[in-house]
Amino acid sequence: MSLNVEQISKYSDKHPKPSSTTFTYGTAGFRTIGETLESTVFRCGMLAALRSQSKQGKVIGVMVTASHNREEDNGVKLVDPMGEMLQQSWEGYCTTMANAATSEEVVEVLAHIVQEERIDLTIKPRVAYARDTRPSGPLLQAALEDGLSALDVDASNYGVVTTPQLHYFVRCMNTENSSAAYGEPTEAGYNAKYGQAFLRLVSGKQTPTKLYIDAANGVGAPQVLKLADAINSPYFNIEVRNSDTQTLGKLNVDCGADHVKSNQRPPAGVTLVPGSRYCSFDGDADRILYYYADEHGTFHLLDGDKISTLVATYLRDLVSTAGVDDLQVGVVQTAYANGNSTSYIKDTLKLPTVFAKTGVKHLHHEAEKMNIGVYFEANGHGTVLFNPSAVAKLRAVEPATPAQVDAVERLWALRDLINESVGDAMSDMLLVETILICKGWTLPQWDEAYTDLPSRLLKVVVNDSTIFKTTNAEQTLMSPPLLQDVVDSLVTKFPRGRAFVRPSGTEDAVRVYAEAATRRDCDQLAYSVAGAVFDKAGGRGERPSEFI
Ligand code: NG1
Ligand code: ZN
Repeated sequence: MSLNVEQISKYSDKHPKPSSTTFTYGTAGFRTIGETLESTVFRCGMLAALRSQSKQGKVIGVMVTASHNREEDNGVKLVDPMGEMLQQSWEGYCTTMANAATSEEVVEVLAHIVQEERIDLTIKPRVAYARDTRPSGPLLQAALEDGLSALDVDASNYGVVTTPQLHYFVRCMNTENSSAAYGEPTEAGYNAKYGQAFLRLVSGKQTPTKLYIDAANGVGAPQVLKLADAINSPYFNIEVRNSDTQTLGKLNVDCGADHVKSNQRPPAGVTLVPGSRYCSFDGDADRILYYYADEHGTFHLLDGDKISTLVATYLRDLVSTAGVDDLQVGVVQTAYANGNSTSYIKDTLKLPTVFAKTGVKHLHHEAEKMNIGVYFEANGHGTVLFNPSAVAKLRAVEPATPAQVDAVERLWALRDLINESVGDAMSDMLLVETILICKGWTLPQWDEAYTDLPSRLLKVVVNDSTIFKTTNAEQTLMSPPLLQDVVDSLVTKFPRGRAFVRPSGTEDAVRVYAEAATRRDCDQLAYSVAGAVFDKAGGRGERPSEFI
């Protein structure tokens, strides 16, 4: 059997590539102005089909979203059979495919992949797809459906759901009726699985105060309300803010996890009352952060690092109570993790920790190497993985005391509560809520573990961000030449100073991160480094110069 060139060309001619744009499959798939993505999304449909055939007809996911980015942006990424990010070796195919200039070239690239991957075209490809609430979503979804039709895919449309829900559905479909069955691949199945695990873990404890959720005016708003309906218990007492998914121009604007983390202040539409509890999702609900105001009204952020230390501590203690001593809990972070969180994990919790490159696929792979791997980006994207040897060790344990029985049961229930396929704001929220309820903790009590070093994240727009090359988990610049020496010499001027520069994988810009012992030093360091990047590496627009 060979590719149906006539059918592919007919569909492909409907979705020509914009001639002036070059697309790259980056940290989170393709991401750019939504209107320019039609040809790319169409082609991703066909790539998903081939990927499915290369995996003997397993379901591949396609998610159309641009997460926390501007409403006019959009994006598309492929999801592998166990709900994980697309295997890296296929990213190159995606980029080549997206940049094929003509329909003839598209067919050539498809034929090349078929040959390289020895794909059996007689296998029926299966794809599950969904989108977020962006206005360009329906147009892109129609293009995707053409791509799926071009290769006669057996397709399941999940409509408007969160990114992690789609990852969950893919994993469920591919594990159905097996010993690794993950759950029912429907919204109701998702809500039932996570809701029931949550209730199992908290029942009998004191009910918490209300949790206010900023849903970034995105897909998390309707979905978390459905989750609350399914749970239907005072243990999940929520009020959703920034839930307007209908009005244009509101998605992620002055709200959502990225806004809260970057600006270190509460979102619009939420007035913080001391004693109350708040969290923010991002636009596709794969990130979550908590925050509160103290009695002086000062804002305090509990970011991904705080979540990962809370979760790692809880798991470490349960493993120890359960008496599964050789079961090791580890933590994976990126260079954006606050320096004090890393010291806390190493010196106080005494848990192993490693740094991965930015982007959850890199953290995920590191976490897979640990028995129980907790991974979070500081921006609130992360989850927990139990590797097969952890599962085997848990199965083998023979608890002798009621405390051990309880701890083992809790570990199993936690595994059901966690979306292991990818970071998930709703599942992570239930995990944090569980731990807080079980410990009887307020947000300030959780926050006591360690104090963040002041940090600052800046963005510098340059003429060509591709000249930036890094090494050492993206903390050291190899190119442009000599710029790293400048960064190093600036860092030494500030007590506890740390700074690094890397090109963004989701925006055409360079990111500068700095931290230091005081807010003033931190800002001076951040702006000096950003200024050096601007001066020495082709800065465009306004020079970053707020403090210097
Ligand atoms: P880039 O644009 O590559 O920095 C951002 C985040 C990542 C990750 C991706 C995907 C920071 C500094 N970077 O990547 O952590 O979440 O978006 O959404 O937060
Ligand atoms: Zn997101």
